[in-house]
Amino acid sequence: MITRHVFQTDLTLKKGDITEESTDAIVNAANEHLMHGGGVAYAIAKKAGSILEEESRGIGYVPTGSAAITSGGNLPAKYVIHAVGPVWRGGKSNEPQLLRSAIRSSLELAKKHELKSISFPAISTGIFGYPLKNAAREMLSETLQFLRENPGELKLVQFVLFTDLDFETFKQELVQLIPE
Ligand code: AR6
Repeated sequence: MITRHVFQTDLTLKKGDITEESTDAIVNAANEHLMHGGGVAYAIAKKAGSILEEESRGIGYVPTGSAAITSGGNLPAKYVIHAVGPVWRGGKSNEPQLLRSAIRSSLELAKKHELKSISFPAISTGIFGYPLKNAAREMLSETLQFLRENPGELKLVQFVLFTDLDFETFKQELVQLIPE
């Protein structure tokens, strides 16, 4: 685990399973139709139970680069924020802007609902194929920008990484962005 205290918020990276996190919200790496069929989305939907599926159906469509909120059902987290990151198409289809926008939309939703803590997975880096290192840099720097513009709004923003490689890659990028 590694933490940087920035703009009155703890920005933490840890290795783990995001479905076990008890932050106010966990973020889901969703698709535009909120069909939670694979990856971390499946794990979240399964553990949350039918309320998450029902609320997702009620929301319907969420465009790439934005996010929507449902309750967390049986999860320790009260809410699930469904962020739709881009499918990687080689890097010339606005992927960085769309990924940053998915992060920004999630943080704005947390702020709007007066949440104090939020956990993100490594959005777009699994089934959607976004190169890990680039994705880590975009997600962390967009988070920092949000925290700079909204000091003290959130107490904790954490990235919960599933594999050693994911954790180490995020760590390298964080240390580059905020050396100490
Ligand atoms: N906790 C934390 N991270 C996890 C967990 C977990 N329990 N399980 C997997 N990961 P992915 P995407 C990591 O593929 O690329 C779904 O079908 C995983 O190792 O879940 O945004 C959706 O419905 C990887 O690092 O999301 C969409 O259709 C990261 O979560 C599509 O996949 C994201 O991988 C979204 O693809």
